[in-house]
Amino acid sequence: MMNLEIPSGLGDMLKDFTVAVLREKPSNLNEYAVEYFTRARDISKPKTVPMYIIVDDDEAGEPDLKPKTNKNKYARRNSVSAERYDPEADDDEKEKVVYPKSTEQRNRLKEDLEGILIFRSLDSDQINNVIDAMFEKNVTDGEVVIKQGDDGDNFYVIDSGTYDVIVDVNGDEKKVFEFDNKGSFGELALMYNMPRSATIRSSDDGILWAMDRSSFQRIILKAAFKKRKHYERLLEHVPMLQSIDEYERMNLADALLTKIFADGDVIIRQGDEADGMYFIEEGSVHISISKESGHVDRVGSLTEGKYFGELALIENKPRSANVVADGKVKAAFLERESFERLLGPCLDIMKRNSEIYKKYAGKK
Ligand code: 1OR
Repeated sequence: MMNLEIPSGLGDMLKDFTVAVLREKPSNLNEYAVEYFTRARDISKPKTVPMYIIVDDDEAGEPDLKPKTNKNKYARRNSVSAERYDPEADDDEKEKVVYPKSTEQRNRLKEDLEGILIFRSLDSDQINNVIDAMFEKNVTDGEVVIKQGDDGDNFYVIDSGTYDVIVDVNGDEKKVFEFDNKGSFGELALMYNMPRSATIRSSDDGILWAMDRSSFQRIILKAAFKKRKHYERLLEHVPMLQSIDEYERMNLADALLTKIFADGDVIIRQGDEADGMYFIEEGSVHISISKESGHVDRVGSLTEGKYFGELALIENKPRSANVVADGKVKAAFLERESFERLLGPCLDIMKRNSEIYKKYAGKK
């Protein structure tokens, strides 16, 4: 007799497929099924939230928007829409899209772009290209600007309005974030060539600046991608940052600025106002405390992967110690403003660690 045992997961698989068909209404069911199940095979362990960094170790450093069919770690690429992106076919060859703007619009846009982390990796020419390529889009209250699961079309920068970020968790809508009159969204689908990871719905009338997919790829992608990948690797190994989510880590990677110091450079001077904190990328530093007697006590040293300079930010106090480069040091700097915005979730951990410093300083 035939064994009719139903493999585990079959029911869900067929149900998901049916839902996808009903939702997407493909014109050719066979073709759609091939694509659908190819994609399904590539998705390793689905998380509650579809957000993946797609990094193949052998491809480090280059954005790759070619559709993949196998062996990816967390692929969730949509091979239907995937355009080939070839970083070598260089920027200028692709057609530049220029939307003429009034002086008022240009100024407003420039202001809106300030503080957008993904632009940190761009030089001033590239920023001008961004300004040229963006077009204004009016949004009404309740409008769905991005729908989870769709293919990526535009990248958006907020001029005004409030926008909810909503993620579908097993059929339930969950609001995970709210943009309030500033910020940007829609970069993930364009950067990693995957479907939209969340729905963005306005909760007020507003104005957005939009940039189409190919302009995004031409101007922003390469630089931003490299930087993200580079810093994500560094940040992955920082224990304090284990508690932040993947998306926050990406933003953090965008926010960092590289600084190089020579042997003996004073990176932080005791008593100064704090402007930010550092993660050591290469090299080591030593930490010392200047006593009133004029004596300088060495209290420790830190190497690659460690961080410093967070204490004054947490406690809102002047710098409590000197930090000096021991040989050449490469460090990633996080400004105070980004620190406050992005590292809220780690504050407790950092506070706990700060008790250790106090012991060194002899306060406890
Ligand atoms: P996209 O192209 O996937 C949806 O289209 C956009 O929502 C996505 O790019 C991101 O720009 C944005 N917080 C804020 N914005 C988000 C988040 C998010 N996820 C995606 N987008 N969080 C992550 C939720 C899992 C909350 C972090 C605290």
